[in-house]
Amino acid sequence: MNCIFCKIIEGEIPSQKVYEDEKVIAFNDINPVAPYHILVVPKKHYESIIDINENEMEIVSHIHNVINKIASEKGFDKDGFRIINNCGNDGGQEVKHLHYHVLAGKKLPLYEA
Ligand code: DGP
Repeated sequence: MNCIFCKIIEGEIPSQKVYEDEKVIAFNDINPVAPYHILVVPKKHYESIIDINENEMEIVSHIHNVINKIASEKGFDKDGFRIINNCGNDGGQEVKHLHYHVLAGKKLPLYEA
């Protein structure tokens, strides 16, 4: 499969890894828009959140646990952060492998719809 995040997961493309376990990997975004811009990605390939059925939703709570862990480790749990999940073309999703953006390290501007 020609998926850039699968290649990162397999180690075929290098990344700046910040966290890894058996289900999830997290690494720095190549085009950061904040001092911290981390992508949290399930190792199993799902195209987007809409492809996760009810029985598999626990991966989403695992991802949120991982985000909390990273926030505490990096210290941005205190001042706060933003989690973004882009879904599909209208949602602005460029990489079609489910991922959550975690932005932190500055006061983020309100975004436009
Ligand atoms: P989205 O628009 O939500 O699909 O965001 C995809 C993000 O993935 C975007 O912010 C840039 C990032 N990205 C794309 N290719 C690579 C890559 O090869 N390495 C890393 N670290 N990030 C990438």
